[in-house]
Amino acid sequence: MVQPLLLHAAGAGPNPWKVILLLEELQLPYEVKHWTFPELKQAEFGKLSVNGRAPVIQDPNTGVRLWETGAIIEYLIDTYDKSHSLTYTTSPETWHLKQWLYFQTTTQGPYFGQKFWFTHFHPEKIQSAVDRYAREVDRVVMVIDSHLQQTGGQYLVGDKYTYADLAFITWFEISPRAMQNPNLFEDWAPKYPAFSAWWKRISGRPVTVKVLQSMRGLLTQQQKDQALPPK
Ligand SMILES: N[C@@H](CCC(=O)N[C@@H](CS)C(=O)NCC(=O)O)C(=O)O
Repeated sequence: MVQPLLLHAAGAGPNPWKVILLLEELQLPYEVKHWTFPELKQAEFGKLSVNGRAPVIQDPNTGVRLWETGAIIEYLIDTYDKSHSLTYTTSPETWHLKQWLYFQTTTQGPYFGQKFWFTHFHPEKIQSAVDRYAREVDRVVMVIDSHLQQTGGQYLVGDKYTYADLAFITWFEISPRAMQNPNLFEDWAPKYPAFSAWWKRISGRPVTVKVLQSMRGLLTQQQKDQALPPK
């Protein structure tokens, strides 16, 4: 019997929700503790992660405590996806999964995050930074679209939904806010048709729909509480 894992999250911040998506897909029991952004920098949270950022997971079944979503995703897959439902055991697929996970954590997450920051929170308006990160957001979409066009596949790796696809979802979910364009996905569709079909496929999964609904609910609440930017 698996004991509930504890996930430390920070409101609607997209990184912890990547882990929630995976916990839900793997049907693992878990509890979520939400911290405010200022609390992440205080001593109590510092004992969980010296990095002062969410998520962190604590797994009472193994005693493992871990931060950084890439490492957490690899840990959960390795420890709990015994039937390999969201992964592969063959080469080169295992390496391609890692390739996309690294691309997500080093490129999509940071660039989308910086676009969000320079658009909504940076104290000065620096148009060249806003424009640079907007181009990078677009480039990430172009990379995914080109890959899917080249392979003709429905998913990033092989012929099934994997943790590689899953890892991109929550940052795409907040991209209309980052890009200040509620019709962003509609605008991307003619330019990036393979991406668009992939996004519809992965965002329409019942688990994704359920998790994104909760994430949106929290985001709306946060907007009211903390005057976050509207969609
Ligand atoms: N590379 C980290 C990024 C974690 C991260 O930036 N999390 C955000 C929440 S989505 C955070 O904690 N932000 C707090 C801050 O920037 O001070 C990961 O993938 O886990």
